[in-house]
Amino acid sequence: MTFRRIGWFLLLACGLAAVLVPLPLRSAAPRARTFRVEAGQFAFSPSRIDVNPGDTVTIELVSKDVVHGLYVDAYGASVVADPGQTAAVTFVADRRGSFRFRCDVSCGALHPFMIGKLNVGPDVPLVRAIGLALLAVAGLFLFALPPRPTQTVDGGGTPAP
Ligand SMILES: [Cu+2]
Repeated sequence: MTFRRIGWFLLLACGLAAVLVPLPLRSAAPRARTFRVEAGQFAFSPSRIDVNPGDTVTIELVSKDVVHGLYVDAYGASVVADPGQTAAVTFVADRRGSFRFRCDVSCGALHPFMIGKLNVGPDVPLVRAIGLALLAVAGLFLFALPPRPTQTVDGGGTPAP
């Protein structure tokens, strides 16, 4: 009984900590970084870019087929590449978080799905989610175990001969 209560309490405390405690994740010093992103109907490659806060980011957009654009939400950075050509845009990633970038030139039927992701800084929600998942597993092991057999007091004694 007590064992389970302590277990629940510990799990709850760790769960709250995993969600609420600020993570001391440090980012590397800002630097200049260049990414070559290929655009084709209807995807970017790579579709995910990870940078550190303060980085000076240059995206070289290469179009493999028709005219494509790349627009980074929240930064307002935009570039358009003609077929077979490369065009570049540079911006300072001074906002932390996860942002979408999208094609902003109508390039065909699936154009609205031509999106990618820019992550600035450590992926804190992901780290927290991993922490919670580990706690859930710990909880499973802790509470899925069969309860210990309860000890009974043997008050009956042995029958008299
Ligand atoms: Cu497009």
